[in-house]
Amino acid sequence: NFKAGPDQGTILKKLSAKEEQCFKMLMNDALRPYVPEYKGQVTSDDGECSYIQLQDLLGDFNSPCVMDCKIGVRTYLEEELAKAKENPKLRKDMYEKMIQIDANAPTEEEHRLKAVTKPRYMVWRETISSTATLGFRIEGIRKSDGSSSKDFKTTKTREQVIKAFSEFTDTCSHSIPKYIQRLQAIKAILETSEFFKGHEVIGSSLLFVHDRYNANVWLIDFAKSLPLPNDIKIDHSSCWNVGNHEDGYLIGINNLISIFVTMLEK
Ligand code: 4IP
Ligand code: ADP
Ligand code: MN
Repeated sequence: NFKAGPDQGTILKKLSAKEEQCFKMLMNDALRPYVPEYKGQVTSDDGECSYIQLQDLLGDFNSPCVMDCKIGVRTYLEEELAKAKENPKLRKDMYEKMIQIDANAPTEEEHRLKAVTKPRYMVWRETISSTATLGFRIEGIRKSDGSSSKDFKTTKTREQVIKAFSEFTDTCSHSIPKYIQRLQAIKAILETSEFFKGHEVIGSSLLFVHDRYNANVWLIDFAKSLPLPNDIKIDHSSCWNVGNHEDGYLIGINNLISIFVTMLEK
């Protein structure tokens, strides 16, 4: 998915014009120290593919442990919902992913069609994981030995999350207070950020990285962060209803802080 960039300490991500717009704005925003540095566009030698060049967040670590948590109570765009209502595209791949986890999840009709719509799949994923209740979910964890797991699709309760976080921080308990400090700093900056004020932040992640000595957290993945319509303001913590554009981002941040604080007290 990601390639090493042409410059030392950088990576290349497939260009999405919308995500690039976000990074351009973020380079002049209060959030700049909390996102990877954006270093411009790069085109492959054959001119076929375009990329954005980003700071490699693992660059300053030795054998790091990495965790990706997707933030927010909603993981699909309102426009995807509107499209699905107008012209319900049936997704066989999403039906397959669904029955892999729970053969009883699809309705009788979905079983007959052997397909589900994207919002149906995304909402189901939100409710079997901690997204719907805690405002974030674990997407994947990579340990220092290079082994990795994406087996967190049904990690849902606070207790299950604490167990996974405990295994993640395992031999590096120094990282817990560092993660709390950084999350609190992120929360404070979000209150001042013009970018955050003006965008719904969907499908974005926090990347947690630590090694024996250091620990840090950054905001990544703005491919589905969209500028809010002119007449709409959100507070990032109210309930989402169709059309209000709320994302629940701060619900996730607050629960993450509270969970790491609980772990510190244990
Ligand atoms: C995936 O589901 C993720 O939600 C992807 O989000 C999403 O891509 C995929 O939608 C969806 O199938 P699983 O994680 O359960 O496999 P992300 O890229 O943030 O991981 P989008 O395009 O919504 O970002 P499709 O439509 O790309 O398949
Ligand atoms: P996608 O849109 O394909 O989901 P992301 O931006 O979420 O892509 O990145 C996917 C994974 O790549 C992350 O979980 C993380 O492990 C890694 N990654 C993303 N950005 C960086 C970065 N700047 N430095 C290091 N690793 C990164
Ligand atoms: Mn992603």
